[in-house]
Amino acid sequence: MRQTWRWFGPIDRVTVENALQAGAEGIVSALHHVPTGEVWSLNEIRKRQREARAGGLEWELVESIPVSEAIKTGGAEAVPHIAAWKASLENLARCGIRTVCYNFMPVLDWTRTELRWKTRTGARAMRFDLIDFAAFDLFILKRDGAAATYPDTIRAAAEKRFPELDDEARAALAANIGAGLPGSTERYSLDDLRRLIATYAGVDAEKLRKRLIDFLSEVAPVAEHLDMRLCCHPDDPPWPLLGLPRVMSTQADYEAVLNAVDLPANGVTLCTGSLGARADNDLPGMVERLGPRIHFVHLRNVRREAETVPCSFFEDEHLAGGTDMVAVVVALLKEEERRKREGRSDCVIPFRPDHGQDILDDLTRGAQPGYPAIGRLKGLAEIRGIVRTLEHPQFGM
Ligand code: DNO
Repeated sequence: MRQTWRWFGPIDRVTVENALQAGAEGIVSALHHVPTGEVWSLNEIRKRQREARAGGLEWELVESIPVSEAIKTGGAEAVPHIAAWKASLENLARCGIRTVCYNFMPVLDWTRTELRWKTRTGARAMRFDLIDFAAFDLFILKRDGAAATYPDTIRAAAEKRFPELDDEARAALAANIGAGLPGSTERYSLDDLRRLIATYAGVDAEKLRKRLIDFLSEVAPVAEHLDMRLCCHPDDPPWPLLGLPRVMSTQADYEAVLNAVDLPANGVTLCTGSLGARADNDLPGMVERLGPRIHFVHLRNVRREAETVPCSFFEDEHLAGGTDMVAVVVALLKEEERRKREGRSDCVIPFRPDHGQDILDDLTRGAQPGYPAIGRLKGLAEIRGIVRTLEHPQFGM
């Protein structure tokens, strides 16, 4: 397994040099400054490659080329945006970068209600509180039809919670949800959110899935031809939000899309943290069953606070939480072995320690939420320990 590390570019307070010291072997990055729908030029790609190289590591994977809302809703700009996506793939291939992660979540990328929730150790973790989220939807965003999206118990709890939130807490909630977490492409005001949600009127899960399949039918053959791999990141959290459909939340969701565009280039970013927020996702089993098409892995762990879908959860330490990380790594190593036997060139699967709690000096460094230096270093070191042990001849896989 190849140990990679997400780096947000020169603005990131965790440097490439830091990643190298943490033991990372390669960098995951994106041109976050290029507006969605525009081509990533050779110049900009090469510049980021030089910036990474100056710190001692190569830029090996893209996370993410954003997929515009027009592509997801079938808006007027879908055609030029898909053409730009393909052109970006061509430019990346010319620079030797061949794996591209993306997601297909409407409007919001990953979503949390709290960014610095205090854990029992005094560390700070990210958390999704379903009641706060419902309070935001019902009483801050005041979305039409919001009430029908929540079970009675959650609605009642949100009604009680909302008056308890002071102005600061309400503003923080709106910012955390709408103003975008690292990697999200846009920052939305409440009015922006309302306007964007309206563009999804009539787009249900089936329509969204069809758009994803149409999109992949265009871009996956291009990727295949360029000897590239595309890998769709799961929905985070893996259920519909704000009345918007989400279609990459379960194994069945992935299978539908992988089968519809049945090319090796059409693959999966297996994120144990996102998928692990649903008790009905069996992560080691998903690694086994989706294995041949897994091109990238995010390893992290969430602690669900209920077994229902949806539920509240927080980001636990990498080896804590509800997912059996050792079993996931065993399944990944088996998949690597299987690929070796098949003679595949991609028999080393890249992963990154995804997110991390803020611990020790992270608490004052002010890095991107979810992307601290030491919290991730700890996660990476723990996972590396599992891999080394399992690969050791004495324990023999
Ligand atoms: C959060 C990330 C997501 C992810 C995108 C992939 O930490 O995992 O922002 O990068 O959803 O397109």
